[in-house]
Amino acid sequence: MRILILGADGYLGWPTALYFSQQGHTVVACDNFAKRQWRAEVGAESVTPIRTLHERVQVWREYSGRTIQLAVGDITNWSFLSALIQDVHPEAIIHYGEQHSAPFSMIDRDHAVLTQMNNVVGTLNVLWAMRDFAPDAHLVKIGTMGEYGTPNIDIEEGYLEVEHHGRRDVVPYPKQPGSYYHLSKVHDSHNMLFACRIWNLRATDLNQGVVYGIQTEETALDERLCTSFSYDECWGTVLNRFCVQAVLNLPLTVYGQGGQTRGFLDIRDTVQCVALAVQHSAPAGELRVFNQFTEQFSVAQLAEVVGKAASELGLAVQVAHVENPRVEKETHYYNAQHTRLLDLGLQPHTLSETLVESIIQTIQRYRDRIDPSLIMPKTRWRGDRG
Ligand code: USQ
Repeated sequence: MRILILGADGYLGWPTALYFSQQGHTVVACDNFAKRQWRAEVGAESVTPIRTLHERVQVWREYSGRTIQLAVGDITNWSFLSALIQDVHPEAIIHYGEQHSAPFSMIDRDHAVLTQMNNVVGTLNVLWAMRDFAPDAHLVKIGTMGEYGTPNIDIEEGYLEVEHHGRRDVVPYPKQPGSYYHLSKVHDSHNMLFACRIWNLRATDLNQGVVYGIQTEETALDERLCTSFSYDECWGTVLNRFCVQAVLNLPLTVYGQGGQTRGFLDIRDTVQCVALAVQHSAPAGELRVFNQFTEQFSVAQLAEVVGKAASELGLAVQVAHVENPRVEKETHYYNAQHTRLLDLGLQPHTLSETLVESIIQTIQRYRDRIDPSLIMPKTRWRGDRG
C-alpha cells in the first residue's frame, strides 16, 4: 500500500514508519519538526539520543535496503498538504501530526491556542485534501482515551446507545476531556464524523491510552534507529517518568492520591493496533472508533510496579504524593470497553510480561543525559490561583 505517515519524526510516528516499511509498503514520512522545537522550548531533550529524521532514514536504508520517502512541511499549510496528497495518492493516511501534550497545552493562552490551531487546522486540512484528492483513502487518526474523561458509567467505543423519553438512538459518546490538548482531539473527532457523513470518507479514530516503553522490533535493530523517550512534565508519560525517577533515585511523583485510572499500552502495541486498523479499513461514510489500550491501572499501581522492578535491580525507590498540578478526579469509577481491536486480532503485551527492568536498564545507559530539574511539574491547570 501507499501509506502517508503524518508526524513521522515522533515517539510513535517513527516506529510506525519503520514497521510499515519493513512490511514492504511504500512509506512517505511527513513532519515539520515542530516537536523538536517545542521540546527545546521547555529544555527537554529525549533520554535516548535521537538522530535527525534524514539520518534515521539513511540508516534504515543501509540496514534494510528499503527507502522511506521524506516530506518536510507543515500540514496546517494548505498548499503544502494538498500538493503532498496529490503527489502521494495515499491509500492510507496515518495521522500522528499533532501537539500531544496536555501540560504543554495548559502553560498559558499562547500554548492553548497553538495546540488547538495546530491540531484542529491540521486535521481539517487532511479532511479537505481527502475530499478533493483522495476520497477513497482511509484516515487512521490517533485520538485519545482522554476525550471521554472519567465518567461514572462504562466507557463505550466511540458511541453510546441511549433511550430518551421512550425513543432510542446511537450518539457519539459524551466527551469530558481534561485539558485544552484533549479538547483539540474532541474537536478533531467531531470534524471527522461530519466529513465522513457528508463526503462519504472513511476514517478510524484510535482513542489511545497512555503509551509506555522504549523499543519496537525495528527500532531495536540499531541504536541509531531508536525513538525518543521523554521524562519531563510535558512530554513524558507517567510510567516512562516513573522509570526515569527510579534511575535517578528520586521519589516517584504520584500526583495527589494516585487513584487516577487510565488505559495503558506498550509502544509495540501502538504499532500493532495501527497496523490492524490499516489492514481492516473503515467502510466509506463511517467514522469508526476503537479504544486503543490493553490494560487499565491507577497511577498508584504503576508506582508499585516500577518500585518492584527497580528494587530487583538494587534501586531503592520511594513514592512521593506530590500536590496534583492538574484538575482531575483522584478517585473515580473507570471501566472502558476495548474489544474491537482484540476482535481484529490484537495480541497485547501486558505490563506484567513487559520487562520494566529493561526500560530501566536502557535509561541507566543514558543517565547522564537526564536533567533532574525537569522532573517536578510546573504547569498548573489553575494557573497562579491555586
Ligand atoms: N501523573 C502522575 N504523575 C506524573 C505524571 C502523570 O500522577 O508524574 C498522572 C496524571 O495526573 C494523569 C495520569 O498520570 O492522571 C496520566 O498522565 P500522563 O502525563 O501519563 O498522560 P496524559 O497527560 O493523559 O497524556 C498522555 C499523552 C497524550 C495521550 C494521553 C492518553 O501525552 O498524548 O493522549 O496520554 S490518555 O491519558 O488516555 O488521555
